Amino acid sequence: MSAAARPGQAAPAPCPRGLPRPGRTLVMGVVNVTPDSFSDGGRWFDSGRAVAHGFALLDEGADILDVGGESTRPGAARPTPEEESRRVLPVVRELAAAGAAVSVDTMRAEVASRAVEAGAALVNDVSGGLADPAMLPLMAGAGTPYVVMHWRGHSVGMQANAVYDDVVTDVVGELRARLEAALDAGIPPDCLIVDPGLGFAKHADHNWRLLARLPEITALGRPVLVGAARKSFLGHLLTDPETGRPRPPHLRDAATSAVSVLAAAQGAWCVRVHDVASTADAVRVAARWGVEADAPAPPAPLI
Ligand code: PMM
Repeated sequence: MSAAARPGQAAPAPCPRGLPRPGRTLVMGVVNVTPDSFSDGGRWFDSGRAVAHGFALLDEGADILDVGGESTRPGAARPTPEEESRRVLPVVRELAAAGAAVSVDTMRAEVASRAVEAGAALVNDVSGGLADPAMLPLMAGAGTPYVVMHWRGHSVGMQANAVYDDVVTDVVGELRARLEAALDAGIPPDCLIVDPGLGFAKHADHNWRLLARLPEITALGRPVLVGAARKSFLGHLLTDPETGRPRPPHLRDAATSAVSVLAAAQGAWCVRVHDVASTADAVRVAARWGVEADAPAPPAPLI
């Protein structure tokens, strides 16, 4: 069945190796070990607090924990590779040792390699292999699932690249090219995951259009990760009519879980969120809805 065939029905996504398979859309909880992320900047910068936060997200129902040491908010300065490794490695190591499925959010092959050695089960590269030429060859040998996100350049000046003829057609075409590069480098097809990269060289209208036409991305035939959580397009949608101010990031979680349920219904493999509890419920509702949509019709009433 196609991903868009029926409202509430998630298409069965092919599953990347070594990751949980609960039979519903997965929930990836964000652990930003950064001083400056837009959504939770600095809260988990200390590695002990980051690990404790990871355990709290597991208790709330996270299937995967995404540990990142570089903020990708527009205009953010990059840490050195040493500093990025110093931030993420102890957190990855401790969470993986406790049995969590850990993802490392990095564009650097060196950091990815050390994180995989430390136990990471997934590499989440927001540049889709464009930021570091060593990344695709590394992933070809690693045997670890790899997220190819749509990306058009580093955070500084990124929004100047938000120019598209048709954003969905363009993003799908560019993702297809990155998948081909990954396959050419020798990465096994069942290790590849795609992500439309909401907010990365995209304005609000671009993000909404990509979400509304998610089945065109699932049609690439790879599991799709969606990262809408707390992003500014949600803040703009929920602008306070009195003050004209966008809703601040920490008050965007209900809108995020609405996106999660709709993305799940359209076949998303996984949603990446900060508030795990609300999205963990949302994806369970979407999964049950899909089961009922497939069940035989109840008997007709006797009148
Ligand atoms: N967004 C952010 C960071 N990493 N990774 C993927 N695969 N997809 C995303 O949309 C994504 C990401 C930025 O958000 P954050 O600062 O809240 O982590």
